[in-house]
Amino acid sequence: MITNTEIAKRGNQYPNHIVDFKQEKDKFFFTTQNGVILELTILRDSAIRFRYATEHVFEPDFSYAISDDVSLGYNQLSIQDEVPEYIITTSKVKIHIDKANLKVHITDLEGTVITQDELGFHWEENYNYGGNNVKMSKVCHSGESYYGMGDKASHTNLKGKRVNNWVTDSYAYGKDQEPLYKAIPFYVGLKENIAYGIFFDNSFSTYFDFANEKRNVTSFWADGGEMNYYFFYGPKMSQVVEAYTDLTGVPELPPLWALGFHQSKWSYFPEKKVKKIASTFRKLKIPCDAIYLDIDYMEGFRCFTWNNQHFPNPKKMIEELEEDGFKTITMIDPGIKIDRDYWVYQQAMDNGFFCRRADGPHFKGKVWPGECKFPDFTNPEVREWWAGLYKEMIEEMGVHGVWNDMNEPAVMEVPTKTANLDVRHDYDGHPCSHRKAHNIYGMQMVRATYEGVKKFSFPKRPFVLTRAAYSGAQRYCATWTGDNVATWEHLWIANVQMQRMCMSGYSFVGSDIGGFAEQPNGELFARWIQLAIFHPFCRVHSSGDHGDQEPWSFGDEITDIVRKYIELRYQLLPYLYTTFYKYIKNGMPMIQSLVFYDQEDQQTHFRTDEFLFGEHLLVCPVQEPNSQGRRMYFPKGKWYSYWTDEVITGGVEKWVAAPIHVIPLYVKEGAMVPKYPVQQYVGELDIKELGIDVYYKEGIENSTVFEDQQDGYDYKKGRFSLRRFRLRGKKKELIIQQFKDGDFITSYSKFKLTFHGLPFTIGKVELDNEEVNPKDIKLNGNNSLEVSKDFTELHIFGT
Ligand code: NBV
Repeated sequence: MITNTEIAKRGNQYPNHIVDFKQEKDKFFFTTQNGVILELTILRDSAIRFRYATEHVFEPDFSYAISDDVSLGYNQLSIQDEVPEYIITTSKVKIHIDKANLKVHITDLEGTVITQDELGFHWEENYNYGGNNVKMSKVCHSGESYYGMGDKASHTNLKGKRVNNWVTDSYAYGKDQEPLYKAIPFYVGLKENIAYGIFFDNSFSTYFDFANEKRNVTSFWADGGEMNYYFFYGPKMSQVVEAYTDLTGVPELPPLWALGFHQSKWSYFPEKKVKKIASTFRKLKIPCDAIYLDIDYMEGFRCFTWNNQHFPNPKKMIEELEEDGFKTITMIDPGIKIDRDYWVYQQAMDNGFFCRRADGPHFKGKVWPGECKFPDFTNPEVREWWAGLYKEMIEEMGVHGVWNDMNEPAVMEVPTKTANLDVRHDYDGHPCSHRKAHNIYGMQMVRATYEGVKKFSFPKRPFVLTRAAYSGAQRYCATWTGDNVATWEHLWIANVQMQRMCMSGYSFVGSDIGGFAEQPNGELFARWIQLAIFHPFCRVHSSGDHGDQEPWSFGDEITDIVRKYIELRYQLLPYLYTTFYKYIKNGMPMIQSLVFYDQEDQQTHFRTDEFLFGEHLLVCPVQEPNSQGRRMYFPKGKWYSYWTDEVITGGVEKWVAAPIHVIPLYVKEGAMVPKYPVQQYVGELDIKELGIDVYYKEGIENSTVFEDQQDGYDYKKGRFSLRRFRLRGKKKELIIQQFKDGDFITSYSKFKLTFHGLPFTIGKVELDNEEVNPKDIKLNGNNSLEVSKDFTELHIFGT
């Protein structure tokens, strides 16, 4: 028997030589003489799981992150028993396991090292809590870069940084501040043009050091649990992110209105104020789809209640707002007020649903309503009860969506800002302390919320928003980046956070436009809107303790700019929806950092500002006051200015003009960008014609348009419309072919094509191989034409 002091003195321990090996189908077990077992599972040829046990014992295999829909299966698998190592070969990689010390290195089939253990797996026994602090260190090669990791407010390339994943209420956080609201322990490494990914699926507090402490070492470790990580081989970044996203899941399609513009504030009340905001949008003709009620709609901050003084008839108000095209979103927090007369409290007490401390008493914490208790959302029974609480709110009151705030959980007036570490959790039948459950607590809350909102919104689709998240939370809800600040630096942070989240499998994300804390001036607000209309979730929100933050709060000039950009978002809705569809279909991030777009170009490895929005739009926000323009980098390809049609060939950094009403926005040549007419809200207009901006290219380019009923689940039964356009440009010809999938009949069969950069004068036009009269297609010189049928081929000849 060793004493605790001896344990503490032992420091790091390491596996020694392998004494046993066995294979069970897709699993390999390597056991060392000192009791370490490496369980290696081949999920796919390029996705491999590594788990390490000490003292010959694995923990029960359970994770909240992994999706039920993960695709498994490999093409090829063999193992060689050699001196001095075992070599496992799939059709994509070779995994070498050193017999002397269990160290691993992985190569591609050509033998190029992709990742290599430095010290490899090691651990330290945890004197205070039992179990181990588990650690992994890998060699960081020169020129290697690192991306991903969720919401970190740091340079997109994390080389040189150390980060911590411990979901935290981080009011008014700053650049490089750690930790923040999300725990997404996944990174993408890029080494000599080979991309790979590591997902450390451990819900304890985790740390990643990207060559910060030692120049040539990248390491990650956790305060408890198992060394349990997944390795994904690219070699392209898109393949890595797709594989991670496949493992941890994607959401269902949101209702289209959720992709519109949303307006929020802490708080809009009473009812009169809410209505006034809504009617001002309509009066000023600024499109908007949703309005948010923050905590003040409740009675004394009690969740699932209404303050009858401020909102005497919420059902009627919500109905009237809906008639005017507004969806109402309400906030729900995890803290339940300790109040013997409050039904939610009573139910939770009667059923034993609140979290308890180690010795039995309930865990209590102060939040908005005063002293609260917190449901244990890691208990499936509690989740079911919580989901049921939404019945009245959604089914009867007609609320359209819910945002879960403070679900880290945030606790006031305590230095840790959260629950005590000894708090107990069910963890779906694997009882544990808050050390293990903290990072997934908010995710399980929002999961229960999602189940409830979904059930009671049926046959419509749910909309749910969360602040806290762990890997996999993207399956349930959209998210925002918490309490940011109205500064230019935060505009920069918002831009990198969105790119990073998208790279981390979580695309449905946005920032509080204009900043939550403090007051933006009109210029900052306008620049933020220009950026945020290209973010998947687009909402203005502010703390409300300063001036107003509505689109019209900064004078007429700014109002006009803001309107123009929100209108652009509404025009681009079919493009945005298609981008969302591609995300859930293939795991393709909705926003791509330049390095993701072209990893071969080293210039992209350290770019932070430019990004691709969907497949074809290149955006570069202006992030400084008083700018008339900025320098931006153009990646490979040819890019049309959205504003002037000037064409720029990629591979250069250039100064581009960007006065206050302009954001640098470029379209990839060959793109066909679908557009709807401006609507004041989704569904206002029956779309009679699909606009398509056609950007000429000599060569071939494909574009897609996905549409359906904009809500409901019929799309899952094949009732969608997927148009695939293939553009082929020649010196004096342009051929556009259309291939259609799906049973949904769009409300239009007319297309208005607007041409950009046609290098010839249009002479003859053929539709499905028949020549047409220019009048019948309303040919307008070289600018546009209209086709009033669902064509399969449009052939344009130059004179
Ligand atoms: O509910 C009030 C706010 C909310 O407006 C904000 O969006 C959340 O991030 N909430 C935080 C609690 C208070 C923050 C100071």
